[in-house]
Amino acid sequence: QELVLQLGLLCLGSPLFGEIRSPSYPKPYPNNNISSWDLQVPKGYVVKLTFKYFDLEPSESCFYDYVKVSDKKDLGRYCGRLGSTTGNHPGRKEFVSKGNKMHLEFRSDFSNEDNGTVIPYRGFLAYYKAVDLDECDPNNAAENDERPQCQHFCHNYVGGYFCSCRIGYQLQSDRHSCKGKEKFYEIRGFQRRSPSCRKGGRSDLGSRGQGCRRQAQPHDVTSPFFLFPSGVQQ
Ligand SMILES: [Ca+2]
Ligand SMILES: [Ca+2]
Repeated sequence: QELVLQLGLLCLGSPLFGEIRSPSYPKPYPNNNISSWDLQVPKGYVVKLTFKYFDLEPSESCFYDYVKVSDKKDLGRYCGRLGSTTGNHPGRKEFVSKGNKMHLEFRSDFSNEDNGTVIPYRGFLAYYKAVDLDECDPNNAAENDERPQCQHFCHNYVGGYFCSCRIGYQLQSDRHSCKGKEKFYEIRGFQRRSPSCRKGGRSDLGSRGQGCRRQAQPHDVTSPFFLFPSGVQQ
């Protein structure tokens, strides 16, 4: 079912690749232009972008014309020509987003002149594509607060990931946490009258009239089981 969902996303949702061109590219870009692009790929992927061609008016700190790349954070401001010492040419740099979105902003000022000569800068051509996010990589986990981590084992695949548990543990409905099966029944036995209760406990007329009780063992209390109160049901 999940596979079907994934395929659906790929077919109907965000594109897996594309290109971006500055206004009028490959002709020179106009003055006084502001353009922006919001790139989005399916969840479980990140955006990888490179500039195939880049030619913007060079200036100190890219003050005049520039392209700004960002995801949740600023990934830099770029301008200049290939080989120029002024500006900040991106070269073959690969920009990789932290999430599944990336934003590009282009700005040109009122002129493209150098000592009275108009220079026809051609702008840029960029390619982007969706790349699988390895959710199991601890480096990625540190960057992404929204995503829960697998309690025991993490398995990455293209477009997603899944968790599994050590032998004797069961994956819970949140699909991330693991609980020991044996511990679970032991506690249930303690709460109900059951064979395990009769064996391990002693007959007793408790405050509620009847039933059986068993001394709670110290490991019951410190077991990871108790970290997940949602699983303890009366
Ligand atoms: Ca300019
Ligand atoms: Ca993945």
